[in-house]
Amino acid sequence: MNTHMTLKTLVTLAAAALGAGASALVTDPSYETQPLDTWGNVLGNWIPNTWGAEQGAIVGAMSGVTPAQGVQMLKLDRIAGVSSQAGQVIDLTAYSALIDSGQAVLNLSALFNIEAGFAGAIGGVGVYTFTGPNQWGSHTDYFAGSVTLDGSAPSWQAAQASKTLLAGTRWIVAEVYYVNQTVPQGEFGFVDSVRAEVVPEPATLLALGAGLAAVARRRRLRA
Ligand SMILES: [Ca+2]
Ligand SMILES: [Ca+2]
Repeated sequence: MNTHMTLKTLVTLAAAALGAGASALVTDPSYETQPLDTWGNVLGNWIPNTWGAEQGAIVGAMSGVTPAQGVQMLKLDRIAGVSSQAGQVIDLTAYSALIDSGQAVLNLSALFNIEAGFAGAIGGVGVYTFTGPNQWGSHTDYFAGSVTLDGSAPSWQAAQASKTLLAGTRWIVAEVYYVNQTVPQGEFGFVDSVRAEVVPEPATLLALGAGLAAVARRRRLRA
């Protein structure tokens, strides 16, 4: 095998893998630039890259809570039902090759906070996966992670979810939520600094690194 071509191929693969990890997928991740749309509109009409909430608002500092990042944050109201959700539709077709190799991990995280004294409120992030656009109601996978909040207004706490994407995944809905029964009646919780990324599984990076090291070693021996 031609060593130069092997190295070039490995470098290309490594660059693609690292590039995937470097890309943040959430638009307006800290609620600073967009108006808030509705959950029903964003999912029903499959509008990408736009925050939609069941019931809430984008607000500045309030109730003793200061945004974790920038000057605004998302407020999710306690409503009827299990959870009060907001979400964003995200296109992953640029990652098709990595996803279909079965080695693409989707990481989603966000920061949560609530007014002082309301310890025990539960916030979380969730990922719905789809094989194409406009498939709300028929997701192929769902994974989530939550955090139980303390009673301190200055502290923001992270929730995160992470899982290898099923081959064939092309779209996701990135969700942030509060468990309604854990939020006092008439109250609300805050969200800021949402991050979603597709990264290669660590094993993939290790294999690429080992390949590069082997090629470099061969080149040194021939020099
Ligand atoms: Ca913000
Ligand atoms: Ca707190």
